[in-house]
Amino acid sequence: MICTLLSIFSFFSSAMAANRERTFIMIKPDGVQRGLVGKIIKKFEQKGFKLVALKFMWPSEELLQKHYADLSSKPFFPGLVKYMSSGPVVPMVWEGLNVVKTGRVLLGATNPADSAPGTIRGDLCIQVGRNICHGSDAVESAKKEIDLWFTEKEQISWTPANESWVYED
Ligand code: DAT
Ligand code: MG
Repeated sequence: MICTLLSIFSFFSSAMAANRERTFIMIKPDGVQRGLVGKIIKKFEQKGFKLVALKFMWPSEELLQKHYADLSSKPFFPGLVKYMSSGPVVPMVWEGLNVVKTGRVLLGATNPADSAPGTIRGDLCIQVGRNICHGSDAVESAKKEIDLWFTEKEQISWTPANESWVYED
């Protein structure tokens, strides 16, 4: 009996933990300048993901060098840091089941020339160097990026009123 209860409990707690995966999404300076902030946020909201943190800020080159450290040897790195620090951005944390992978699907392929219609990049931009949004590529990198851009206090744990209409468990 106790074993059954424990296994039911562990099933529900692991399902709940999966629903609490987090990713780092950022609207880049071109997305802000082109007035696409609302449109991009709406895609994540309408899908059913939960907004956990959001701010509006002008990022320093130093912060962007850390954010894109993995790409520092690429020939486009200096241009990437210059573009990303050229104006304000909207960094965000979104939460939900498979949000890292699905978030990338919502954004579309890195190069908008390859992004499917219906995706954010597929519908709203043309060139890889002006692809309007960022999304973490793995759960581990999402954790690092969230910690780089947000303090613990800036991440809000809350329960949306519609949660039981988005998830069955
Ligand atoms: P993603 O943003 O889809 O995770 P990435 O991490 O490989 O892609 O690259 C980060 C950003 O760098 C990308 O959004 C746009 C820019 N970038 C990537 N490849 C590029 C290229 N070949 N020329 C110019 N910019 C590039
Ligand atoms: Mg990337």
